[in-house]
Amino acid sequence: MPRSLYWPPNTRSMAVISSEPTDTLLKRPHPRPQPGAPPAMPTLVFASDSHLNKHYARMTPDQLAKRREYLRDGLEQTIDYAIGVGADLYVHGGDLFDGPNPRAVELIWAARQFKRLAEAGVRSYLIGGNHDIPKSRQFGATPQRLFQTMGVARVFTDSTRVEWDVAQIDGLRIAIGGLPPDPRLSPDDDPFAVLDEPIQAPEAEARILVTHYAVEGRLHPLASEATISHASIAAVSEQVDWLLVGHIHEATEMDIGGVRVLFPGPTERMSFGELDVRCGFAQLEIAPGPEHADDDRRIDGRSDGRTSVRRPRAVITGRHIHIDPQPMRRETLRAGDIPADDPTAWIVAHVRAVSAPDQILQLRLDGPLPRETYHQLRIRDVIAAGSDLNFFFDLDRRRLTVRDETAGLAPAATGGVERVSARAEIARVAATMAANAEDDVARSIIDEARALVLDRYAPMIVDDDVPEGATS
Ligand SMILES: [Mn+2]
Repeated sequence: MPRSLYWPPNTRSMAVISSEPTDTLLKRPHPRPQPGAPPAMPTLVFASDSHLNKHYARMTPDQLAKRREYLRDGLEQTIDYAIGVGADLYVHGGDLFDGPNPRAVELIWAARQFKRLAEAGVRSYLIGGNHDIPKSRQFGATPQRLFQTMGVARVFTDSTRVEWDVAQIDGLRIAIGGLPPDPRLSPDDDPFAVLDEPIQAPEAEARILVTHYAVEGRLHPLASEATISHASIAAVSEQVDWLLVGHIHEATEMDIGGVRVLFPGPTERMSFGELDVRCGFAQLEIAPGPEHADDDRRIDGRSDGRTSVRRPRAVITGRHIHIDPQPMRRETLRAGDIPADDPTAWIVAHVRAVSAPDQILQLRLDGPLPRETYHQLRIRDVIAAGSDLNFFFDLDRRRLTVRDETAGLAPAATGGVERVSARAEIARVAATMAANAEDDVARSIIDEARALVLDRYAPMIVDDDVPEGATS
């Protein structure tokens, strides 16, 4: 039986919008099951947190361009999958873009993806996330709204109440609600408790709500932000069967007070802080409930849209689909293991052993290093080797300290161990040179050179001061 879903209703207008006649994506064969094939269950694909257009301050323009390809590839896999399995619904849970003003090239690319879904008969529902919703609503718009303007997606933009849409698929009414995050909420607010209207789902066999907030117990311990409590999730169990949640970059599924809560995780890892994060998305299959009889379909067709019998809940099953992210690795070297004799060659050999051309590699130096060894270490050579052998290389020195072997030189407060500051080391070496200078002229030249070098060097200190941990 042919499915009767079209989104948008008028597909002809989309052909007019298409400005790229060479777009072969639109010419792909229709992937949905052919007539005669056993009808699949209504299927929904849910992805979130793609962070397209993400900026990495320390990447070169070429690295950044390639990195953004990886980010796009994560999202594209979810869309290929939805089209490939003949999904009926596609939901994205926010942070589609890393910011509210993505570059045009990313917008155009994303527009093409949602057009592909629409052309394949997949209805898309989108909400913004904390990254792509402008902080000031007065002067901005969530970029996802472009896709609603194009007629290829429904975008829920009201953060003060849940908006709903009902899709009717194979005789099942599937209600999709959306609640984007409200940037005005304070950390003490429970987003479900401060809504202007109580959450009230329309009549349907399946009620699915998508949002982009932290949920109690799933928040990073250092984060402080508006969080949906378990109690307020349990309180909507008569209105919501499944709660789909973006924002938390950790794939998991749980039952909270009778509501199935699903976090798909991100479609790509964002930083070294997400090394252990599983990337992917979710597939939901929506089956008629056990008492669902064929004659219920006649009720669907009533022109007044009312139902005369209470219809059984659909049975929804979810599963996680894995996406292989860009290879990313962190290697830690204990400073105590670094030999005094040619420490640079020793470290470079270690870097070489764990390098790969597609990989984002972080080498972390951890612990106290004798000052003599530190002065022998050619940091730039290590960075050059790591950068040559990997897609991107980061040398993390935040846990590296220097230790004075000579008694008496040790700063009393730190017991002979201090945090490495290249700037302090330059100053220290210059001071020694000045003290040993042959005459006042030489001494003043050294002093001037020291001031100049330290002045030029200052901005680079920022590299050593990047805080650990990443936000979602
Ligand atoms: Mn995110």
